[in-house]
Amino acid sequence: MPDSMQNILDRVAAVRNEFDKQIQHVSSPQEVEELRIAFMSRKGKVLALFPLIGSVAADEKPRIGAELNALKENIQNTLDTLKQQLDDDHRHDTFFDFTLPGKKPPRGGLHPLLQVMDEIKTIFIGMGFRVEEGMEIETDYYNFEALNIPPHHPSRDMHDTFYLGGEYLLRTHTSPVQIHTMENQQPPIRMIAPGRCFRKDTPDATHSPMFHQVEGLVVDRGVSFADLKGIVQAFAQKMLGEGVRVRFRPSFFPFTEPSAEYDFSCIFCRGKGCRVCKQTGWLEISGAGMVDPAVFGFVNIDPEIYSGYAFGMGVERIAMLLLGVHDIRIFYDNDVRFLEQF
Ligand code: 2NL
Repeated sequence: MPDSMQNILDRVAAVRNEFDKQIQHVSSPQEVEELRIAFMSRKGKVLALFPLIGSVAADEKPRIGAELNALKENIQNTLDTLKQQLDDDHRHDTFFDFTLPGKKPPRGGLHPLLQVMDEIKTIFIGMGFRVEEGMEIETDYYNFEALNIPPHHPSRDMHDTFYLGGEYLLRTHTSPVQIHTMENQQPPIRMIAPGRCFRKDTPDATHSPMFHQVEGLVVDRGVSFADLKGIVQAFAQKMLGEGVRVRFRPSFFPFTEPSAEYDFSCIFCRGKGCRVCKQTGWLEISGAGMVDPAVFGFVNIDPEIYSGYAFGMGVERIAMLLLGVHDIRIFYDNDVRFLEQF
């Protein structure tokens, strides 16, 4: 016996009224949830109406179905809206657990090259050296002439040096800092000059048009090549370990006489021969020597009274050996996946 259409519509209206009445008293997200369970759950008042579709005549089923779906959708929307509103209101006074571990913000740090440079500086400061800094833009005089580098020396070529126009250029080494220091200070001078240098090199695994150097200079009465060897040896042992040995090979630089290139015994095989040192047992580091009297002539230091030694080293070269980096270019890519390893 089919239920009367009106009877069912009345029951739908009754559930709607009851919901509308109850929702007036809801004031927290938990109460919204209780109301949702009472009306919308599998055993709730709304779903309980759906079997009534079966009790009306076939031609009345679509009307009742539509009526019930509208009720269900309407209640759901009302609950969703109210829940959203109450969640926003309650967010500020919900319980916060202060004992939870903190969220760590990503931490910055010094670039690996600067870390290595700082280590080099610290070692020399500990041996009584002062750190002097100069300019990256220099003149031909300070970068070449005062260093006794002849006018047609290959390093003065347009293809090797960044000329800026006029007499200006990007320094190709930090030696100009030493020239300025010798102009402005009287011996004894005991200094290092760390900083950026620029050469027109095509980038590859071991060359970069911008790189870092630390040069050292000591000028005093009675300074000898033996003092140079002692300082370089002490630096090598402090930087790379007590067991490191140093050797000097004769060389030539326009600004030192005599000149030498110096090597450190290989830190990977301890001098036995391996791939890094190409089976020689030695790592080539850089050059050094006794300041040429001609250089003293440019800065008015009397070579009859004073003598001095100077040395240079490439920061990238040392950093690559220490950190196991095999391509100089990744120092300058600024890829955090590389940088955050140090
Ligand atoms: C290298 C290593 C070197 C110097 C730099 C220097 C500076 C003054 C006077 C004398 Cl002001 N020398 N610096 C000396 C020897 C080597 O750098 O291999 N350079 C081509």
